[in-house]
Amino acid sequence: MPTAPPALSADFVLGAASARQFPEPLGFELAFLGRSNCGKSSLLNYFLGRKGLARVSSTPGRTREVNFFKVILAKGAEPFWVADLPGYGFAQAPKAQVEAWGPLAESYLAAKRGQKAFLLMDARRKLADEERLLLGLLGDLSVPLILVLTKCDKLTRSETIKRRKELERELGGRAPVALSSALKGQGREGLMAQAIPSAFLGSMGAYLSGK
Ligand SMILES: Nc1nc2c(ncn2[C@@H]2O[C@H](COP(=O)(O)OP(=O)(O)OP(=O)(O)O)[C@@H](O)[C@H]2O)c(=O)[nH]1
Ligand SMILES: [Mg+2]
Repeated sequence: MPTAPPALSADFVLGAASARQFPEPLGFELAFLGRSNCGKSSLLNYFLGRKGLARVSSTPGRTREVNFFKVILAKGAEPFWVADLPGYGFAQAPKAQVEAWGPLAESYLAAKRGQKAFLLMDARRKLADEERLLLGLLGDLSVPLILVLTKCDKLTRSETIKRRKELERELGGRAPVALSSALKGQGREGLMAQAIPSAFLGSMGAYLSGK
């Protein structure tokens, strides 16, 4: 499969600390969720082919916000939002920040914005309470999701396949499990084809089908 070109445009628009600040929905929205340090910013940048884009979200003061990026993937594609949610489970974070995470994430996921979620997890970790909680919440709110294993370069090919099988069994068909490595450049095209509706792919659809 040929390597897909970078997104035609991808711009940071705003960081929202509460639901009142969420921008007008665009019909489709891709939400990046996951534990702090699981590789959200790296995957987001790799996914959009934009090095350094998600660094905007890691500047101090923005970490508690939902960061919205407006994306046009390719010619002929409709714009959509990519939302980068704050990471959870950070041991060093101030208590107030930890307590703010739940309500903000929940109000974001409950807002009917046409979201699809990438729930990211380091391929070397097991499902923890936080992921189970999120899986329950996404299910209750009928937000479709893909569980994306990150940093697959840290495991051998057969180990990642084994991890995927174990997780699929554990999830009992509640979500597909995808493999990725931002470092090695693995998983982008598959995730795009799986997650993005065709109106938002535009001419990117042609690359994905190998034309
Ligand atoms: N080996 C490997 N390391 C990765 C990969 N993706 C990210 N990392 C590393 O993991 C660390 C965290 O990556 P980030 O992308 O900043 O993770 P994050 O989830 O955005 O972290 P927070 O913003 O703190 O929530 C960095 O040291 C990255 O270099 C990957 O695919 N492979
Ligand atoms: Mg980050």
